[in-house]
Amino acid sequence: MSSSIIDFVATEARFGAHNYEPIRVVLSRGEGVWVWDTEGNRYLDCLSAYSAVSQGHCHPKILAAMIEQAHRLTLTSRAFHNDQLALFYEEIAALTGSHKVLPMNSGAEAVESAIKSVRKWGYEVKGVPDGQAEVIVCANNFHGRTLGIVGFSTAPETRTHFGPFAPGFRIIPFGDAAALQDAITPNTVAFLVEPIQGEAGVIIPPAGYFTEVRQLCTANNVMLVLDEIQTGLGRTGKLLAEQHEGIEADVTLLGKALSGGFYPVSAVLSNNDVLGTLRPGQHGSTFGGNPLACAVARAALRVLVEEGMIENAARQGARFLEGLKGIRANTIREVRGRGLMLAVELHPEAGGARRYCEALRGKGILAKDTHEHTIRIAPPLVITSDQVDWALERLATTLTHDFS
Ligand code: IF1
Repeated sequence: MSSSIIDFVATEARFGAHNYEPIRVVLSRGEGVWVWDTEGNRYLDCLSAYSAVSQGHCHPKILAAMIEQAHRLTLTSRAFHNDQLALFYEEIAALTGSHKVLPMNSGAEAVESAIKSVRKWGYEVKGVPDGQAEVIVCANNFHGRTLGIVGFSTAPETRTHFGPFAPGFRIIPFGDAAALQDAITPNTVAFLVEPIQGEAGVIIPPAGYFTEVRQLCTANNVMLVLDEIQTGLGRTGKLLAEQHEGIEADVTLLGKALSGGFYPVSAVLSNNDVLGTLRPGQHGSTFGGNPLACAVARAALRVLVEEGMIENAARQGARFLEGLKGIRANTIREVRGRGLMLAVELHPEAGGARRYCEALRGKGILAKDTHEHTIRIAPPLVITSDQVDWALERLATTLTHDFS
């Protein structure tokens, strides 16, 4: 059977919903920071499946755990106990300092589960009148694609013509603690926020913002829910991005790298009684907490710590950022990032980030444009200094290229 790139792309276009516009490359293999296309060309993956493949593609120890568990037991449902869930709970709780864990599958499910839980906490613990709970969120947020979540998005393409939406959300600017103070009412149950806004283009809030946010939430008995689905598990150079400001969320959301990219695994973590309000029958998921997911997540967490990936993310992230800042190209408007969550924002006159991502592909680097003028760079956390330098050389020549 013929299997040229044209066939794959055309067949996807013919049968698939057109809800993505992929870079024209058909990948068939991955190992560490590298991926290969169907023609055997090698690329440095600077997207890491939107930060899910932080441990590197096909990490051998996660793979071994997955295969071993798949031979034994994959799914029991939560109608019965399995011999992996308790171990997953113990290990993730010890690592993150959490008290309670709710296992789910996708990131969006973790977000939805957290919203349900903080609402319930609001009614049953805080004493908010039934049906009046408010959750505060930020403009330009990205928390997923479900109806509940897109209802409080401010991006037109994610919400237009998907309504009607659920009420109960208030939107404030990101990075503005005074706006949070003004938005809190007696019915506010939670503030849901990303430590660094990813989809918005790697937007880092002003220093001290989360310290103030933490104080406001504590003072007003509002649950601070940090969506660390993208920033968590070492991506920013710390296990959790909250550690950069020395704060602790009441509820932490993890996903993506929780499985090292092998399998969808997400979790809601809480360090108080938020998850304690859920009683049998009130929430659940067929696949949530299944033994295969738990075994994969346990291995994904283990290699992250044992192989020093978090420290490496801090070290290589600093090197990458320094290198990007050193590129003298009149296309570059700003370079920003923390750890290996980086972005290069181009001047509008550069004609859009997409053409630079296409050019980078031609030079053996896969990166993704976002918001028209920004190139996001987020390689696996196992990247080496030599590989960072290799990427920087190619970025420098690509960004100085004149496409006009
Ligand atoms: C897509 C962005 C990344 C997330 C945060 C929850 C979720 C995500 C902070 C939902 C998901 C993804 C999904 C992906 C694009 C992507 C993304 F460009 F939109 F912003 F990573 F940078 N919270 N982010 O970033 O997790 O349900 O997808 O498992 O194509 O939608 P999910």
